[in-house]
Amino acid sequence: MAKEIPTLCPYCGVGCGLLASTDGERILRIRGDPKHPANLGRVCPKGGTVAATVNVATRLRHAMLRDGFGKAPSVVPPGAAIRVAAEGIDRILQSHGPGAIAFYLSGQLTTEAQYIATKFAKAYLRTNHCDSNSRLCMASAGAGMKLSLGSDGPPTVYADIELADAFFFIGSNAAECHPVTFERIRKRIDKGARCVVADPRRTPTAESATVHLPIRPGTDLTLLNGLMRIIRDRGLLDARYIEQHTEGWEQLDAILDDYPLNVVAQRCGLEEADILSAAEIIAYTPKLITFWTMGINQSLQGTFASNAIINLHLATGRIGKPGAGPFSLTGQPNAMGGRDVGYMSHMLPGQRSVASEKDRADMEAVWGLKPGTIVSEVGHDAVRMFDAIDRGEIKALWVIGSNPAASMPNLPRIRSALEKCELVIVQDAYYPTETTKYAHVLLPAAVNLEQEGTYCNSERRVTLMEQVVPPPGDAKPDWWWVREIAVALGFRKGMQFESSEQIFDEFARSTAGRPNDQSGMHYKMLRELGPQLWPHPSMARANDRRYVDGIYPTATGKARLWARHDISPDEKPNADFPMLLTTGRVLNQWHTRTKTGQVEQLNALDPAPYLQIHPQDADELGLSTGDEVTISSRRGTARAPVLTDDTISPGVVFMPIHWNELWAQAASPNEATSDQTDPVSFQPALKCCAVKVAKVACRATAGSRQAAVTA
Ligand SMILES: Nc1nc2c(c(=O)[nH]1)N[C@H]1C(S)=C(S)[C@@H](COP(=O)(O)OP(=O)(O)OC[C@H]3O[C@@H](n4cnc5c(=O)[nH]c(N)nc54)[C@H](O)[C@@H]3O)O[C@H]1N2
Ligand SMILES: Nc1nc2c(c(=O)[nH]1)N[C@H]1C(S)=C(S)[C@@H](COP(=O)(O)OP(=O)(O)OC[C@H]3O[C@@H](n4cnc5c(=O)[nH]c(N)nc54)[C@H](O)[C@@H]3O)O[C@H]1N2
Ligand code: SF4
Ligand SMILES: [Mo]
Repeated sequence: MAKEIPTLCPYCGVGCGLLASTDGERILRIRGDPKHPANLGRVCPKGGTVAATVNVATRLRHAMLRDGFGKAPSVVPPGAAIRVAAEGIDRILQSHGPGAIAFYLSGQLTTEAQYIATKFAKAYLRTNHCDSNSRLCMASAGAGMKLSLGSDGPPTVYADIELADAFFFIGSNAAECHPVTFERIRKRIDKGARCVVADPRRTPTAESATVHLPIRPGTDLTLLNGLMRIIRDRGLLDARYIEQHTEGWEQLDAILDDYPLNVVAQRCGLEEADILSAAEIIAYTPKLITFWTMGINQSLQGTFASNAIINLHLATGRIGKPGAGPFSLTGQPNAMGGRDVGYMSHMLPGQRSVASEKDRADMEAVWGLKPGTIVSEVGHDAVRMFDAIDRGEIKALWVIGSNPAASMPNLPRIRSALEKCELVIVQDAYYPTETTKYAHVLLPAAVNLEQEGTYCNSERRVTLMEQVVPPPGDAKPDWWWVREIAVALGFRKGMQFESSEQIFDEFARSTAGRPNDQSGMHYKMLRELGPQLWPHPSMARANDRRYVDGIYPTATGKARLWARHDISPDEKPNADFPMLLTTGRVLNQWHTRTKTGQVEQLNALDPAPYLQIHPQDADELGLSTGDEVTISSRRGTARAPVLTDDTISPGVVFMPIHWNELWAQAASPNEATSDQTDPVSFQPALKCCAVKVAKVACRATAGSRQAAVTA
């Protein structure tokens, strides 16, 4: 009799619970877990087909070593790979110091793997150059929430959706990127809830909207300030909430005069009437949820725009109440867990900061380290980390669960850095990826269905997933490889964890008394009681929704209204680069396709890359659907077949991020994207760069992934 084992979908931040039946060796069937609060049994096409990604020919089953860039790798026993990795790190540590070592982690790892890697880097190797792909994803939202509310993580829960009367999506295409959550929202819309979507494309999300604002990329802060001004001018502020629970209104009030309707409409490329229709909904509905994701975060003003979203809720008292609040949707399944363990270069576990002397001392006490062990300088963020590799300052890079040679902006520079790096360790579950080509050491990872561990989803809910099947070949859980290499380097005390459970217990303790307190959680209770929301202190049951009492974890207990001017426009088009390129996702593919690329049903639905362009622009360039074009920026050139389509604004082109070098040469939009970053969050502006689109004279045949892999 096949057993059904509770686990989680490894894809998006919705965090759908799955039940997997197995004969002990293979996965027989997967279905949505009817009891999981995130999905109540539902799944999207990606989650429903995840079993087809596990036992595939492209799994990395054995460790491999490579002598240098361009050479063929050879399979070795795990012990040999561990020895070479440890010796390499030790050599670089002895000759160049800890600042020459860097880690690049991922929001797709378990909390336990993220925690042990962060601890190894920051407490034992003593390098803060430990960052993650959350830098490309959640950094601006995280920084925005911390600045406005005193703590990262949204105030809201999914159950607020059923209580809300209006939804505002800004820079989020949840219908394709958080589909199960969006299904819940669509049901509310069907019952009369209203919806505004601000997106330069008429996406499937926008198709469900009462009002669609086809905003010019990079101008969201202007729109948000304009909406705040309308709220003020119509007397819709909650003066009592502002007075009792916030600071900074005077400064915010003072800048709003600069955002009259006509100026906002002109800068954002919108009709005044459309902004007013949107304001009718956004300003007048007490139970409003505002969702935001990459259209906001991946911009030079991502942090400021996140502050401006939160302003709309604070100034109207629509936060900490049923059906109301700002709701940053998490991208990856465990990016919230990663932020909780402090896997970015400026963070420490428990939402602590590297820059704070007290926070460092706290963590030194938790970790049993000598005072002063944790280095006080904030480490490099992802973009600057690769810059430092390119300059030769960082000589060892350990990548766990990300594919930066496809997903980082300005790829020509990333390739140049990776080619020079003295020691590249890549720990991945699949082979090849765009990044494995640069690895000296390749470590095979178990996927989530092959291990136990926890993930924390968009609504701050921690779920324990159980191991469903054994990992193939020599593949091991990510935490295991980190422990082995740490121990091989001589770091036994504090690193010799025997199980993921032991790691979780230490992590949970480290959050005691912090805003993201999870010290009341342990595996046994997660097994018995099911998934749990944080904050979850050990002695108390907290409210599911945060900030119900209007008290915020800031020095004064008040939230902060930030006056954020629209100061630094994203890269502007000019005569040489007249169009704006934006980038993003499609429903049936996941990032660099190491998983979804293996699933026939998904490839049949979203088969190939494209450049979406308005028919008017296509006409001017003499293009029609199917023509091959180059998309060039100041940095590099991508290629794709054209798709003419009037759901995109004129002057803007869109390219999905899923098809990269293994598909065809120059297939990635990141050949062209900019690595300029938000000044606060250091998140790159992946959503907006100036490009020139030109027809390729002789039509190239797009290669298939399989052809590229076997070549
Ligand atoms: N199917 C699928 N789902 C996923 C993923 C996946 O790969 N595939 N990845 C997951 C991850 S890690 C993430 S981060 C999320 C991302 O989730 P989303 O952020 O919803 O997805 P994106 O497609 O990156 O971007 C959202 C929208 O931003 C719009 N946009 C571009 N520029 C601007 C702008 O300047 N302003 C505004 N307002 N909008 C703009 C784009 O047109 C796009 O429709 O999805 C998660 N879910
Ligand atoms: N232009 C542009 N670029 C973007 C974005 C955009 O919108 N536009 N979005 C950015 C965002 S939001 C994100 S999140 C990033 C995503 O970028 P990446 O993190 O590079 O994308 P993935 O393809 O998810 O890479 C995950 C890697 O981990 C491997 N893997 C899967 N499961 C496991 C596991 O359990 N253990 C280990 N060790 N490895 C595993 C996969 O095979 C894959 O190689 O892309 C960013 N880049
Ligand atoms: S909505 Fe997200 S978490 Fe749920 S099944 Fe789909 S990809 Fe997985
Ligand atoms: Mo992401």
